Amino acid sequence: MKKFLTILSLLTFILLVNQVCYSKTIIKLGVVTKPGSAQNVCAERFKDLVESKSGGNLIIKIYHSASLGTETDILQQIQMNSVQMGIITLGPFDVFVPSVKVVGFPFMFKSFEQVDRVLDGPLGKELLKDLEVAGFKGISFSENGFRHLTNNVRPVHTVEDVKGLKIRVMESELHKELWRILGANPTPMGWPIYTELQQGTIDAQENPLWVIWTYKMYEVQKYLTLTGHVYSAHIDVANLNWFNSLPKSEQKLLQQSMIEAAHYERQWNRTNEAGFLAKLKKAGMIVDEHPDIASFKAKALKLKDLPMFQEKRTKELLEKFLEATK
Ligand code: EAX
Repeated sequence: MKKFLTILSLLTFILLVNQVCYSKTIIKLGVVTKPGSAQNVCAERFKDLVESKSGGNLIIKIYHSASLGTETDILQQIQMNSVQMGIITLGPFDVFVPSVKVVGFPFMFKSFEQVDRVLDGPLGKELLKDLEVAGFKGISFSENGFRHLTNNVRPVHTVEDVKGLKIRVMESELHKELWRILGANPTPMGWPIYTELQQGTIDAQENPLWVIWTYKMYEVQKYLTLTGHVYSAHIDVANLNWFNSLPKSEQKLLQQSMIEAAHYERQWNRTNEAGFLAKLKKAGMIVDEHPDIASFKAKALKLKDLPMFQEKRTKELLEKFLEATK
């Protein structure tokens, strides 16, 4: 009898362990960038928070370094639910959901304080809601940062100097039109782009300082101009149907953890910006810290008249964002 009981309790134990294992949910999360990048800082923080708060029942598996393709590719995989979540630069979203491009409207945000106030407020929420038509659950905004121009042809001080530069832009409607209107010759491409810069198929690119440092752009780009032309957010998303199918408690846990990770990562970017600039100078980049922004603005603001900003929802949302960032 004793033996029988021991075997019985052993079986029960095995069954229990099995159940615990089966109730583990593995969540695939995609970022295009490599470790040390802003998206990865956010993703790793999110993973730590979720796994510790869920007692290991939710497992976040991070796919990074373009292992899933470009950011556009990752967004498509999230739509198909072969990947459940992503931390993706806002730029490429505008092909899926036109109205999101308003966040990247040039020279709109004046400071990080303003960014936080607007994106963490009702307007940010409204915009995240717009993503649902494309099957995305918009959870929060983390950040890439303010974007700056680099090139290998000449120092750029005024917008006239941009003329004819072959510039790589994100796979984004807004970014392509912006650089066309500024006088450059834009080519949309996914990330990364080091080889194209090295081989000279493109002369220029634009990105926040951490990117220019982390991806060693200083090896293949001589000139840096602190244009700060676009505030580049990431949108932290999930597949909408998958997210809604989770128990409410898990939805809440994922949501709160992502918001916390996003805030942590925004601070990371802001704290390190000055350090990245110093390193880029040390690495030999020729930096124009005070370009003629007015000349850039004068052309960039004409974007507003283009057809893409006449679309009803986009137009309405842009008005609200412009008002909130005056
Ligand atoms: O996040 O494609 C881009 O220019 C992005 O800013 C880049 O992936 C870094």
